[in-house]
Amino acid sequence: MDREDALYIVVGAPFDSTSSFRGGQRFAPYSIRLASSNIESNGYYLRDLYIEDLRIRDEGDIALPPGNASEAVERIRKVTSELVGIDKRLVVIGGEHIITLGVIKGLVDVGIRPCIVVFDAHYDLRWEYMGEKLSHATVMRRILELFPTRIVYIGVRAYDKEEVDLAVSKPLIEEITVGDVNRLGPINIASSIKRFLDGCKHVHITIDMDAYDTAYAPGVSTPEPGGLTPRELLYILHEAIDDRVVSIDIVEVTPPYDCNGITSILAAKTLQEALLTLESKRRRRTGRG
Ligand SMILES: [Mn+2]
Repeated sequence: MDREDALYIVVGAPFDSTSSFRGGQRFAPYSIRLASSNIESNGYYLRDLYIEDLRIRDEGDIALPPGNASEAVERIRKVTSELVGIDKRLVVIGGEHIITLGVIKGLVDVGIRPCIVVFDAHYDLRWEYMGEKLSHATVMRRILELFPTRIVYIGVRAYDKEEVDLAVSKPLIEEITVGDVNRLGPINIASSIKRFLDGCKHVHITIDMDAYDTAYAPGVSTPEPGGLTPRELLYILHEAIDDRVVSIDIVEVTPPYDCNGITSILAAKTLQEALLTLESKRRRRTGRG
C-alpha cells in the first residue's frame, strides 16, 4: 500500500548495542514479521475485523549503526517525526528499549507530548547504567527529562532502590504491579488505567516483552519470572487503547534466546491485537471503515 493511503506505518528498529545480558534484539523485526505472516489475522477480543482490512504499510527497517546509541536514537527520531507528521499512526518493532527514546523525541518534534503506557517488568529509570546514560535500563529516565507527562507502568516486578524511590516520588507516575493485577483482576486494572489517562490528548504505548511471564516469552533480553499471562496483557492492552494512541513500540525480543519462536509469535499477536483495537476504536469514532 502507498504511504499516502496508509493509516498505519510499520518500521523496524534493529538495535541491541546496550544490551547488558542477552543480546540479539536486532534480529527481532525480521522474526516478528515472519511470525505475523503465519498467524491468523482476526482479533482476540474482536470479531468482524481482520488485519488485512487495515490500511497498513511496512516501511522496512531503519538503518541503525551498531554500537552508537545516540545516532540510533537520532535516526529513529527523524523517521518518527516524518511519519507521524503526515498524520500516520506509527508501529515500531525493536530492538532494545532505548529505541523508545527516539520515538518519543520524534513525537515531541511534531508537537506531540504523549502520555505513556508502559508494559514492562522494569522501570528503566536509572540515571545511568554501567557508565551509559543511553541504555535500555535508563530509557524512561531520559524520557522523563524531556517533558513532564503521565506514565503508567503495568507489570513492574524488578527494580533497584533508586528507581522505586523515583517512581514513588512522582505523582505523574502510576505503577501497576503483577501483584495488583492478581489482586484486582484485569477488568479493574483496565478501568484504573483509563481513569489515569483521562485528560491525555495523545498516548504512546511501549510494550517490553519481558512484561509477560517468562513461560510465555522466554526470548527476551532480561527475563523476570512471575509476569503477566497473554490473556491478562492482551485484555489490558485492548482496554487501554483508544483513538488517542499515536504510536506503539514493541521491544526486547531476542530471537537467539527464544524457544521455537514463541516470543516472536506472541509479539506478533500482541501487535496485531493493538492494531485491530486501534482501528476498531477509530471506526467507532469516525463511523467509517
Ligand atoms: Mn524495558
